Amino acid sequence: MVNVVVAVLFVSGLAESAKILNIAGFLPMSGTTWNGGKACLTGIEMAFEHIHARQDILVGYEINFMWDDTKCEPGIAAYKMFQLLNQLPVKCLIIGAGCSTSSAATAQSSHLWNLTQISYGSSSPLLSDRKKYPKFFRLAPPDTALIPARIAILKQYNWQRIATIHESFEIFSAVTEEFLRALKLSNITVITAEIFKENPAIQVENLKRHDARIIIASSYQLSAVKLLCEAYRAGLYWPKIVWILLGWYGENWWKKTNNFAGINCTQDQLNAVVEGVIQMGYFFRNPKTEKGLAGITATEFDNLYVEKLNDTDTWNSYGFVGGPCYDTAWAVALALNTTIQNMTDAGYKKTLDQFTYEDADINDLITNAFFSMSFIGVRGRIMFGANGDPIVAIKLDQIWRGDMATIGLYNWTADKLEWSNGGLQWEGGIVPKDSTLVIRKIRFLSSRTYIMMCSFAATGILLGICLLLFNIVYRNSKNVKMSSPNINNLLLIGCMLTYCTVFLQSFDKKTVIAFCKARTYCFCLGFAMSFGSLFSKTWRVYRIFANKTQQGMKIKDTQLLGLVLGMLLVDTIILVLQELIDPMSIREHQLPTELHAEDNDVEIHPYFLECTSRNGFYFESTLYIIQGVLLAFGSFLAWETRKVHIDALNDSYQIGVCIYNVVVLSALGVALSFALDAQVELIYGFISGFIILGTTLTQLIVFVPKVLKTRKDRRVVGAQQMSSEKSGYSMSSSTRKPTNNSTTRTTLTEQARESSPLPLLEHPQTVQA
Ligand code: ABU
Repeated sequence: MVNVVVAVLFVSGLAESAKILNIAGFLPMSGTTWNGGKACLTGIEMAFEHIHARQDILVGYEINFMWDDTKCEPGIAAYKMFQLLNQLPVKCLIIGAGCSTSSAATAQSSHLWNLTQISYGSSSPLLSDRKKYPKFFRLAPPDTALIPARIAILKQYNWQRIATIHESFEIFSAVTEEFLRALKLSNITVITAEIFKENPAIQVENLKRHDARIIIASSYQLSAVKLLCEAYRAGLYWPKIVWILLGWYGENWWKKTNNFAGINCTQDQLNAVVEGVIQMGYFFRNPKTEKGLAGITATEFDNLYVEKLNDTDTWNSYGFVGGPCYDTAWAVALALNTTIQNMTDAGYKKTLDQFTYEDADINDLITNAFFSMSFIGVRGRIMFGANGDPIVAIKLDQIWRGDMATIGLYNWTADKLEWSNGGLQWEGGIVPKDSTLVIRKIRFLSSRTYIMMCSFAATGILLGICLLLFNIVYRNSKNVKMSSPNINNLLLIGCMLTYCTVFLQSFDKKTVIAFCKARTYCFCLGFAMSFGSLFSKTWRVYRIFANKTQQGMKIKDTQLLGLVLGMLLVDTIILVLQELIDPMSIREHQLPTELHAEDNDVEIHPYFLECTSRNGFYFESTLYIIQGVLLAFGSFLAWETRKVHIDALNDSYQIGVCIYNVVVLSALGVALSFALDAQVELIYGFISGFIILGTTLTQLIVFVPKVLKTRKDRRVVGAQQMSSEKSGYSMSSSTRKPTNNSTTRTTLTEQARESSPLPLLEHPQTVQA
């Protein structure tokens, strides 16, 4: 059965002849979405008491207010309306509903009963649609009325990047849609527009991820508490973050009451997160100290209202709605009073208390009375525009040091904000920024590391030049001659090319590609020449060693040269193919973000430039694989020939050591270049270090024994010459006996070599391990 409370017989001792005007009412007395019903009912009851006490309005009439609870649910609201209207007495007007969804569900059919409906609180912009809701009025302006004020504040503080978040109700999405359109027209960027239903945690995280600083939120007040509780957890609050909320919340809406079930923030946390919050809405109380139609000021109303309500929690949460509800009841009385007058003037036979649902003409009179009224209420001047919406001033409130204060209003005519009470407060007077200022900084190698490595590389090159000179000057000395000086020269040139890669670092964006290419070519060719030389020489020893049973094994320097050139050719082909098919381009490699030392609103985003190509991986892998196979094969050859001592190949042992050395350092270098991803300084340092170390060791291991031996030989020859001069006998170096007594096995070979311009290579070898 219908849960109708025939509410108030407002005046005790009513005159028997008083005509009853029945009014239906819909209030959200319960439910979790918006239950300001109790606060509103108190205001309506107060108004009807005051009206009935007056002798100048609704004289001879009495209002019977019949209300029911909608629970802020549209289905329930529609059901309750059908129940109320199907029961006697006939109602001549509807007050309500509170929630927009309930107002929409009732107002789209209440006009079919020829009933005018007035809401005290519904603020959905959809309710302005006169075709759908032709007899609907309201005291709450649609939240779209806030849009010009929102844009004005964004422009005033030059906030160009903002985020929105709204609860998933049509009332909020309709406003947000229109707001987003207005932002676009104003060239303000919306970095993200979030929607939440029950738990806004994910959406708050998204806001944080987008670096949202100015956040405009639309939700019911309990959801606003949930939202800010999540914002507290995410650290998304004052002083860097500005939250702009709707203004139709209770005066102390964030203060914990029993309604806060499910909100896991302490009061202190909520106090912290609401600090600085801006709210935009309309005035619930007249800012001017003037007596309204009811003969009381807003402050006098509040005193009476608080006493009648007698409920601190309800006052904190929904006390603001008492004034608009009081004004709504007065507007209803005024409209009915005007209609009674107009019916009398028009010569109606029946009076307003005899209204039936067929009386469209009387309903038109009631509707017109709303359009024509203008009076001062608790909220200030009350009047309605063509679509039944009130014409109101928009105000700005701010929560500062725990209290909410009105700090400005929006001037519609001038389209600007007018500040009062010192205007908006900012922590330390610093206006929050709309985004973190990102400074992108290109990072190059430090000149200290570069100069240090280049000095080592230059020393290595100098060493290479000295050894090259030594090799040329002493090319005919037995010691040098026996080590294939041509191949060794190639080895030294390869080493010098490899050293050069250390110098090839760009310190200017424009030259990055050129240096990248030069470095790659230099390294590949240098490596191919130096390692190729080592490899070919070891290969020769291996071949001779492996062919110990064969006679007539001949391996010439030109063959070794061919092998090195072959390696060079393979590398060159790969590099040229890459250049033709998939040339390198610059890529910015982002480094970890750094905070500015002085301003934590500034973030430094360092990056360095690297060369890349779409299919670079394949080319690099091919090069790595080829070099890797050669290194592995070289190690194998060096290992296989480790016990071979051939004077004719007098540096075979050192070459083997060099190969191991190159293998180890190359493997370390490659591994480190992957491990130290993006650490420019370390990568350069380590790779250059390995290049310098590997190349220098190769040069030293191969050439120091030759230099020492040559020096020693020269001393011996000098001593012999001196003694010959004394004894009158001279022996030429070409007829000198070998000094190495342990190499009797190769004496023949040596002799053969000594008589040949191409030592060893043109002669058959028989080698015993
Ligand atoms: N103006 C607040 C009442 C809630 C609503 O419109 O649904």
